[in-house]
Amino acid sequence: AQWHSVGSVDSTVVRDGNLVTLYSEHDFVEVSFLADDLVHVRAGHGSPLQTTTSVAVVKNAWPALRPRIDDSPKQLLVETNEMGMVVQKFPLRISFYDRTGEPLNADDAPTGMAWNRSEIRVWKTMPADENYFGLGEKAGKANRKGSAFTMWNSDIPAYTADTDPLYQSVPFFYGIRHGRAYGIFFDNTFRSSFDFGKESPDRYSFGALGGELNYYFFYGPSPKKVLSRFTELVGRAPLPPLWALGYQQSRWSYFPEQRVREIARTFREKNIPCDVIYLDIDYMEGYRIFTFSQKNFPNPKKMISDLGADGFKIAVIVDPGIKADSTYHAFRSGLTSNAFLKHQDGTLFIGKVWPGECAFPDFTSPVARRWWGDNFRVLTEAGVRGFWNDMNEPSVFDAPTKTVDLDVIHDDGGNNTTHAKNHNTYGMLMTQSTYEGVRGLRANERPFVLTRASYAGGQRYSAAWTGDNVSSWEHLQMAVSMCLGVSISGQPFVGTDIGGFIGNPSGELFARWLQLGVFTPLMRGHSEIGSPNKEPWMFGRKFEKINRETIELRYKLLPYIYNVMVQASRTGIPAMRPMYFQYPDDPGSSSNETEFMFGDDILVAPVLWEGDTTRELQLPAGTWFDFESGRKLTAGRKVTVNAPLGKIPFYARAGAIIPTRQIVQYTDQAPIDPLTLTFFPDSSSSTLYYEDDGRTFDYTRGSFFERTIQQTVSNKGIHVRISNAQGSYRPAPRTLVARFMAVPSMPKSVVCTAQRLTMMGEPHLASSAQGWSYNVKSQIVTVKIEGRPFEILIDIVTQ
Ligand code: MIG
Repeated sequence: AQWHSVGSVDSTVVRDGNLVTLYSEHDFVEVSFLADDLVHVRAGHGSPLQTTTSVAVVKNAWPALRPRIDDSPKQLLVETNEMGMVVQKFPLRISFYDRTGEPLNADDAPTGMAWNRSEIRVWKTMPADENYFGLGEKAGKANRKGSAFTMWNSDIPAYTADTDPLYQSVPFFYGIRHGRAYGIFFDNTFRSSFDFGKESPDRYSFGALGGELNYYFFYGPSPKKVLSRFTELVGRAPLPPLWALGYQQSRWSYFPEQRVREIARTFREKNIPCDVIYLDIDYMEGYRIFTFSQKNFPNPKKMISDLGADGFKIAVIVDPGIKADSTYHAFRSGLTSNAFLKHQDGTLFIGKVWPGECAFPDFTSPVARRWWGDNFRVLTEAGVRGFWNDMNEPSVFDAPTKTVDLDVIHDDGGNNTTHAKNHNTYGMLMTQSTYEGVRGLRANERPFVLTRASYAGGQRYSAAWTGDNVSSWEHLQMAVSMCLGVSISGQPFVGTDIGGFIGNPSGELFARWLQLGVFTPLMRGHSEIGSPNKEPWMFGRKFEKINRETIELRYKLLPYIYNVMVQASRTGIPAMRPMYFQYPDDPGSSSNETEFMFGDDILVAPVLWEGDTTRELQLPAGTWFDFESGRKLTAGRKVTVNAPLGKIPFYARAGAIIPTRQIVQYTDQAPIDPLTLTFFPDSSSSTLYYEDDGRTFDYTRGSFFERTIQQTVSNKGIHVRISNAQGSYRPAPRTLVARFMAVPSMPKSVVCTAQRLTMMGEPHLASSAQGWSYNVKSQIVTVKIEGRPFEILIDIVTQ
């Protein structure tokens, strides 16, 4: 292997006061600022071509920016209000600075950017005190320092902490040093690799087997700012349908129809809430996608509508492989539509998967995507609501590469490129085709798509789960870091197979895993064919009760969880956040891999070890409260709490205002009533409360309900202002319960006023508190108000 560093700069061309191209004898490097904190770097051989369309990037037009450019013989300096970049010319090396001139990141002096035939790579200096996070779905330690990783979507059942690569490729990572973060997104879809000091202790590198050295540099300093900008570039997750945040039950496979009905009935008989039941591959006729088995599901429409009357939504699996069977409608129409992947000689690529020999759709072709999407009519007309995309790495049995041959041709926007280039985006493009197809067929309904394989930006189309895990305590621990890694890489809607896909969990392991599931946005139990059944009631009476209460807690918290997902869809900041992500300045947070934040307000410390009935917490600075009792945790960075089997250790931060609802058996069983707001004291804090119909896109046209809730606490008492509602959606009239935790003494008075703004904008007194109470023992004040969409003021006078 012979690496050639990019040559020294011969000439520089500046266009539009921002896009700078530097030429060496054989290479070019192009740099431009898209925003004050975002630089795009492209490098290649020859002359710069039009950038080929990126599957990930959705924002291509950025507001014009005029950075200060100083082009001198030795170096190019470009500066914005937030950062600077120096391109040293002899030899060409790039480095980034913050506005005070502190170095952020630099090409490694001896090599920098380099080529080796079609391979490309950049080496960067690695400060001893810098740590690395991100890269999406990786099984090992959250801090990627000291390890190397590959991006190549792979189907690896029963993976371990050392397995790499896995199902998804998100070539985006953070460098964090002294709490200050930058991000790098290497938008290259070929097999790529990242080495954070494994090769050498003082430099790190990333590169790929082909394509351009095309990356984006994001400057924080906060990790949140980096992620928010990254998701502005590659897109954010749309709002999920509310029911997809309920409990979901899957197994390989529930069939025939009677068995599906029995599972549904058991949930209702046992009063264990559940919204979704999955049909795995056995619902089909000989594994032919877009069919139902005549024997096992003779009347799917009837079954789905009966179950629908009881609150269940049905999700079905779809694999990409289309059985090569000339009597099968999807194979025939796929041929007619020229939808399948072909070898260079024009013959079909055929690979074996569940149905036997299969053709594979070319999801890079818009025609194939439309063909695929239209095929969902069979499923949507039967009433199917969820679409589970599996095997889309794509996984191929018996093939030496376990996937499509690397020289198979993809349309790729008419460029006819190889599978080597399109492998890592195959799964994501399948989810795009699925999402768009289903959205077209069920016009105003939010689609729910779940995928195993994806690429950067995949959150635009689907939720993701972490594939074929194992029923072990180690896998429960991995579930935390994997979901966090996926979350900070842009995908907020993530979860694991609760209980483990492969194997036989103890009641204790299942119960602890389900508890973690309350705080993973996707809460889905799933298990392998042949493994023991793992429904929440399968572990004996004691655990059935614990598991019911766990799922009930999920339903109670749904208004909060929904609001956290709203925040994710608006800002890109995910539900699950590592401690270093939320509290970058907190010492020790970067090595805390077992606690996380769920939204702004809740710290989760799941029990992840067999036999443990206590939990040691490592708390960031500030005051923390037990969520249920409102008791203040004793101050100190390390606290040990009781965590018996039924207890999920999770805590509210000071100032948290957390909306909850009454327990229901499924999300749309009854409207929220009462809506409870629980206030944890802090001198001042505020939150947004959002609600909509939970199902359609009407919210994009103003049909939502949104209030700002502010709380101030002083030695005189507590003052709350709930703003007049924004948006045109109105929940049915209901009771609002405001609970104030940790109120040390009986209030002297509680006054509540609700003001209706008239058409003229003049306030009128419209109602007053229906009543309030104080519980001396628990120190909780409860105020009940008949909720109305106008401004509400609550004054609790304690002195
Ligand atoms: O070759 O559809 O990860 O969740 O149950 C196995 C059967 C195919 C792999 C998925 C798993 C699913 C299973 N699938």
